[in-house]
Amino acid sequence: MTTANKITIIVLAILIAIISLWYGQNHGLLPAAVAPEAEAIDGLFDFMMIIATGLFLLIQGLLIYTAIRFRRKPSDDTDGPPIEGNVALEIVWTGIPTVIVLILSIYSFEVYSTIGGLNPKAAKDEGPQPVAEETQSEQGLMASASDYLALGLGESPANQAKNLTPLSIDVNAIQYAFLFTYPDTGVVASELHVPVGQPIQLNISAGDVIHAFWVPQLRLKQDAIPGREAQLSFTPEKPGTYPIICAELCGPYHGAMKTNLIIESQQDYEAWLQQQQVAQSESLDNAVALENSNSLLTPYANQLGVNQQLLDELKAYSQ
Ligand SMILES: [Cu+2]
Repeated sequence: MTTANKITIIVLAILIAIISLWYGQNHGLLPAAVAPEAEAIDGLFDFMMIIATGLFLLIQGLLIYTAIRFRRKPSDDTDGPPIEGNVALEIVWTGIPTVIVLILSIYSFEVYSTIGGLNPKAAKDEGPQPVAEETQSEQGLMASASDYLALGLGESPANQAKNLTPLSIDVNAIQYAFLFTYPDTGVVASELHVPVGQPIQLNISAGDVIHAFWVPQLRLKQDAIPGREAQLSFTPEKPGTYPIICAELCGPYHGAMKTNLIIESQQDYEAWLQQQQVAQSESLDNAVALENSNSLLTPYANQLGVNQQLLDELKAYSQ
């Protein structure tokens, strides 16, 4: 190999490296990432994109170069030289992919563990508890099996270390909607509201067929399977409204099974929650909440001229 050729190869290698590093981090293929978990996943995606871009340029470049450089000359009808086997080359092209796959495995396992993939809890067994001693070992086996079968993502080790209590929200997927229940308040909503910075734990279940809970901006997707509870944990970081999409063909109206994730300030979240509680309360007094100084709607009720006397009259009228 001449010095000129060596220099050309080195320059090309540097060029491919620069292009790969740049494109891998500027591909613009993904929507905004709105949680640290999403950023961790993007780090892995970008890393794979850098490697893929490098390989693409190398392989396509070689292909195009060889097709042009070694094409048949017009007056040449002879065959090419009979080249057979090259141990060094074969070791290189087996070794490089092996190393890449190993690095990617370790990196993706690391990301999976960072976002809580090793921590999902299996749904609690609410069936009758056997008491006989001889069934204990069997029970132990069943417990470990149900731990093993836990689906989704649990609390992230970082949040666990900070001792942050996640806000638990039940997600029930049915044909063709997601229902969100806030167990602390009993509020049931068709949209998922979460306060910014608060670790969230979703307990996902399905009421009829298999659905899938997907939020592209969280980079999270989890099947909702009848009879099995799955979890997803994340910490919303960027306020805004993002789509929640059913990602499993679940029937003729599957395409319409969409709603929103609303990440908002703690204040807005509390106001929303209170509004839902008022709207869902059955008593007229609570619904208008004239006395409750904490109520959000009190000023509006006053503005409309709604007072206790009017309420009493309405109540008497409706009885
Ligand atoms: Cu669905």
